[in-house]
Amino acid sequence: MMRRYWWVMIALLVLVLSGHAWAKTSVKLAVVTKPGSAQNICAEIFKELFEARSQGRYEIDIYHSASLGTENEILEQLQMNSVQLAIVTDGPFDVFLPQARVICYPFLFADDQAVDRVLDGPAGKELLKQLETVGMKGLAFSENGFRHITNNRRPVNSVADVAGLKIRVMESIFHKELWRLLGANPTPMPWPIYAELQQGTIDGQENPLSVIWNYRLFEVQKYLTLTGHVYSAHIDVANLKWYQGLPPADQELMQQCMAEAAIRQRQWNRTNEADFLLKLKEAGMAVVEHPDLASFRKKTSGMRDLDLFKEPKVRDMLDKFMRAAQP
Ligand code: EAX
Repeated sequence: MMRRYWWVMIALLVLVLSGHAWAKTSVKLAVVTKPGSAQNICAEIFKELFEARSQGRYEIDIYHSASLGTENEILEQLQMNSVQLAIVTDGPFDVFLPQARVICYPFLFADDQAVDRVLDGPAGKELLKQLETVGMKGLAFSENGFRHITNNRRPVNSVADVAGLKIRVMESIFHKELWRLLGANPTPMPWPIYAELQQGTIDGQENPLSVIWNYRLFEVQKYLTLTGHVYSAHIDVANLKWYQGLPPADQELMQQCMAEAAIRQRQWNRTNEADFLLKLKEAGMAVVEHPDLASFRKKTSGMRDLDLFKEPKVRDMLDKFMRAAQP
């Protein structure tokens, strides 16, 4: 009798000690892009850091390559908590939170230092905080990078060359308006867009160099112009209620790991940019490196007075970003 009792005790002890293994929390992290892309780099670094530092109590499952749908659909799923974490390009956020569009304000950031100063400073932090009003916890900003235009019709030397081009834009109110101002014929479409470029449904698109390289857009686009017309962040988010339900120490850890992943990913992007450009040239793209940017600035200079920046909370955030971006 006694002997049997001890066996039961030992069995229970083993179960308790191994408890962390079977109580592992699975977390879905969604990105629209494929392995090797900017969003995925951040997702993978985060997964590695967070799984290691939480001592195996969590498993981060990365859903990539549009397996959960478009970026807008990913954000809807995040709000419903059918995914818990997402790394999504800033563009589509403005459908959910209009003040998110200020990140993409044309020619806002002079360089990477200005980006870091604004996004990691009080203005960026306030924007992350405001995501809570739409059920999202803003953890960090990783980056897509400065966006440049490509097309198949003609070299773009000044804004006049953009006139009438059918340009794919992100599914964002702001980006459609921007390209309308620049004189193009903007067509919102979810990512990816290789087939549409190949078939000629659209003449061109705009994205950072890493994207043009990783998605082999050089195969279906002849001309690249280094416009850097907007900076594009990713906003790295969690479902707010789910996040708040985690033990406080784990919330803190998640925040830290995502911030660290974002910093390392920005570094990755910046270190590789020159190389992406070189590869795109070698692949045969005709590159305009020094376009007439003044002509682009002129067309977009009055953008802050448009309706999409009129709402007080949007205007206020834009002012904060503009002030913080000053050298
Ligand atoms: O990162 O839709 C877009 O143009 C994004 O930049 C895309 O997710 C690639």
